[in-house]
Amino acid sequence: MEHKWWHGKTAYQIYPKSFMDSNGDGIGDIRGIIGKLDYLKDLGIDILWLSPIYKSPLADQGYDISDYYDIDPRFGTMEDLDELIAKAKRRGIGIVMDLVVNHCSDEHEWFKKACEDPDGPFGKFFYIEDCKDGKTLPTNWRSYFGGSCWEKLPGHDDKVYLHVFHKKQPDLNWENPLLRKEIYKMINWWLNKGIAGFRIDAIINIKKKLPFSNYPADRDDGLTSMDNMLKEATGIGEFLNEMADETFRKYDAFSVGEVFNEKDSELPLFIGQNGYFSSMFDFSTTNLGQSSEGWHAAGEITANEYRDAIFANHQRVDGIGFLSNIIENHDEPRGVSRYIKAEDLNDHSKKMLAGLYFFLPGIPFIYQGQEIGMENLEHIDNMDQLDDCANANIYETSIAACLSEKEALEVLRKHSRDNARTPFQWSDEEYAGFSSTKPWLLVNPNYKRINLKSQISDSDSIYNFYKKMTALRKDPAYTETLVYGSFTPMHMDIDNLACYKKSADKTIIVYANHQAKDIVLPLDAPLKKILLSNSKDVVYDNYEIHLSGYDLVVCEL
Ligand code: TEU
Ligand code: CA
Repeated sequence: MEHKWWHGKTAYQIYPKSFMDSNGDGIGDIRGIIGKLDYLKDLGIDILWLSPIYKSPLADQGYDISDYYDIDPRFGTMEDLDELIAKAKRRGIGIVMDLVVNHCSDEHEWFKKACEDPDGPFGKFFYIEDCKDGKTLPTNWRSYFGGSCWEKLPGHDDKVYLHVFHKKQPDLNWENPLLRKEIYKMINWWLNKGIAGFRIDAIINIKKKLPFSNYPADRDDGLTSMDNMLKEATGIGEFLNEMADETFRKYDAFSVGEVFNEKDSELPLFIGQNGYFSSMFDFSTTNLGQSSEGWHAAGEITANEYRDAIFANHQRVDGIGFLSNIIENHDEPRGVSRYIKAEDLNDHSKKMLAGLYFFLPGIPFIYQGQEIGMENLEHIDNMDQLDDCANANIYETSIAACLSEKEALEVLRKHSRDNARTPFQWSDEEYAGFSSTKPWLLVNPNYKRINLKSQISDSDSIYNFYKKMTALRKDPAYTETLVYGSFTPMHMDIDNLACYKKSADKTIIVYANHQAKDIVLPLDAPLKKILLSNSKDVVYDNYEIHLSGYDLVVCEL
């Protein structure tokens, strides 16, 4: 495989609104990030992905952009961002911006002009359709946040526009070459600033199945999941290839796609050599347990399902390209709360989960707070405590399925995106050291127990475990094996054990005992050295290794 500059890197995702507030307005900002660059450098971070900080009404927390060339004043100024890019660069850290181009905000100039003149040039930047009787909609597709994906066009009772997400996020019409040209111009404007690349939002949605048509309803609301349309929409590759040619490839930029539902045959096109993207996220575990009925019907995830899903996905891309590995992001509940049984959740098991995913082939992404073991909220008493625009739909779908109010709040407690968006817990001071004032979203009440300050100086802390992991990937003795080594799942017949081998010039095995029970395993060859473990006294001889519950061992054979 041709080596690329991003292959051996460790990435970190910042959700700016919740990372660090520098000016005491309760909202995280760019200057807050600048102040933490040394912290991130010390953690071993090379690539920093910022969730959107562009000008936005924040209906979907910045994923609704009203000006692609400006910074929202709540996050700071363009000067602040230039300073962040420059200071990060000096520390060897590349800034990756979020590219949200499936839709913009309804407050974007383009949409305003489209409303003024739907038949004019900007009307063609969107999907605007006639709806003469004000009732018969072009399709029965359900938007991701619930309800129909069609909304009346402001000022025109006989027209509707398409929004696959929130109604304040009108979809951009990628079939229009003039729109595509505007997007590429904007991407290059940012790349010329010296950013390292982009994370590409919701990109699979840019190709619609046309002409518009209905699909069988899959819930009582009479609507149908967007997946049904996406499955039939072909030809997205032409857009993605053109975008890569016009932008990323010219700059050797890093690009990581938020891609769902791709077919096996498309993998080389997406992430192969000269693919549309440098990488795409491994969402194989994100989808686990999900039900088409809604989050209230989601199942528990077993350790075997977790292992089988990620191993299968890595085998699927083996020899083709690099996945980007996560245990959580700003759209997911906290990984430790989702993938570890509540009764077993502690520092030891959290480190196991960390080691399990971190050494997989591909690029590890750490989501802010993951490195200190941040957890989901413990209680939600009422909807007012929460913020996310996706919550109402989760709640209402649960109530419609006959859950009680209390049960519906419990569904949100487990699945709400707000779990990942509570402020970073820097210390045990008021507001967890995130801000000097009450933050925009509640601080997880567990901040006295879980915070960075208490972990920095504790060599056994989760934070220091993450530091050891990033350092091991950078150790020149092991880089070739960890980054480019072949991947072989092992001991697949043993339940609740995730074990894999990486081999190149060295042979490294990762053992992750994903359960409270001990296991004894035979060794293929004598173990040379333990490179990392969450246990101080791993017992082994030339023939076998003993793993206690939730032990993680990375060793050289
Ligand atoms: O998410 C896209 C997406 O398709 C989702 O699967 C997401 O998990 C869903 O919204 C859950 O309800 C991206 C962003 O990551 C997300 O924050 C935005 O809300 C969305 O696009 C729209 O820009
Ligand atoms: Ca602020």
